[in-house]
Amino acid sequence: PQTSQPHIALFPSAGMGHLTPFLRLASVLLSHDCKLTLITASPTVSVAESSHISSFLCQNPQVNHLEFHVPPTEYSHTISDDPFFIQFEATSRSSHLIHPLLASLTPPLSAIFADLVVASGVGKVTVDLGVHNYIVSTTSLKFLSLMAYLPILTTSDAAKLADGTAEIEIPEVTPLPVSSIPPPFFNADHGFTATLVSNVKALPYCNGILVNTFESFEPETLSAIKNKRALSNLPQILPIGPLETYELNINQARYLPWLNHQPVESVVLLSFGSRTAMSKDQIRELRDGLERSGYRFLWVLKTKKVDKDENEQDLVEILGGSFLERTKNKGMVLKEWVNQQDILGNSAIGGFVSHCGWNSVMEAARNGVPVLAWPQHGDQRTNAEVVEKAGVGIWDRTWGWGNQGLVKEDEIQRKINELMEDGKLKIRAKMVGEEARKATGNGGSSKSSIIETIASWK
Ligand code: BUP
Repeated sequence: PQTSQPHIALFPSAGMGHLTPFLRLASVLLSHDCKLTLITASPTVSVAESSHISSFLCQNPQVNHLEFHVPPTEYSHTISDDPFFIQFEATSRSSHLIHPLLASLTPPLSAIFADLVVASGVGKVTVDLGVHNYIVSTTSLKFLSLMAYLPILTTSDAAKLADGTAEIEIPEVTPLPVSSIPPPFFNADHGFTATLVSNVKALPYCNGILVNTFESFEPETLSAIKNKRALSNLPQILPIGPLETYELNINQARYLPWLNHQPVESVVLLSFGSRTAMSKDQIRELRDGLERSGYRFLWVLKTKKVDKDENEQDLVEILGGSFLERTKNKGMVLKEWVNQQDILGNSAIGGFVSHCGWNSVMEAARNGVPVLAWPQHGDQRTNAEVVEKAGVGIWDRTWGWGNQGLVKEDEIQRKINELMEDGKLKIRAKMVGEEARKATGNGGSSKSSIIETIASWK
């Protein structure tokens, strides 16, 4: 069902890490004169998500908004204690119920761009409605490959390798250290693993997978899949990143005037994404390592998993008044939502200590900022492997998952100094930034992927 203006429904899943690339893609599609329907699961898990959705809709009133009411699960507590996982599972399980909402849309849809966790339910609906069906991958191509391999991994003896030392060979894609694979992936009965397995089985039937990455960032994995040497049942992979940021209305960016007065590449940015709250002990080790490194800093501090506790008072309790006093001209600790993409684009930033959520990786790449990867959970260790291979960052593999032991202040100091002082890394990161800009510029591979995808429906 084609009209001259393509109509695309976007269906992200829970968490800022998933919503962000969808809103960025939506903004790109608007610039290509597409009509959009944004489907959001309701209720959202975090206030950050609902406020970003509202402000995006306010800025783009032409976008049609559909709220998809996710039926509550009685047994959700048995799946996980992570509210984002519970929402993934609930949205995944009920996603086929989107059918009547989509069938009634006018003009009829040309395509649906959906998150991986709803691939199975949405896949069935799109067959019924006769519309194109694309999955938007919100993680690295390397981690997507690992997920695509899960139906085999979870039924093979590979699960027995989960002793932390061996490597897993996904044919042609990679040898990947077992220590970089999320432990739940070795348990087929784990709620999140089971959700992923049922959805990746739907991937071969969709029209393509749009991935927020770019050709020169993950060339080996891309070429192995494209040339069908690996995961030959996957549909076409369309690298479309790094997705550009859209205008965000963030008031009171009190850190910007300070940042604007700092010397070029003198400040280290520290942030661990929207879903990680480090333990108080780890926060104190980080505080001491950071201070001993001697570098200026912007530290985005989260003390709870969902949203932020913006209460400034307990900064003193967590970090100690003397630290805050000693460093008051040297850095800022921020508890509010910041515009991370903008900060990374500021010339004062010389390095980024990051958990390696994939959006953060793409933002660092886009801005050519060197990364010290400190992965915490999920896809982040696999992403850190990619960061190192692509030349934009460094990491210490001996630092475990976020819930495993403490990384001590002297190790943190050593790595921050390395991040800020490695001249070769700086040059390589800048080259990655150049490549990223080429990919998204006119004639670039990522921009062309988007244009060609839209054109293919006409
Ligand atoms: Br916190 C924070 N400001 O204060 P990731 C995050 N962000 O702009 P995550 C801000 O949220 P998953 C803040 O720039 C990135 O675009 C940040 O996504 C932005 O990590 C996004 O980096 C966070 O993918 O999600 O939140 O851990 O685990 O799903 O990758």
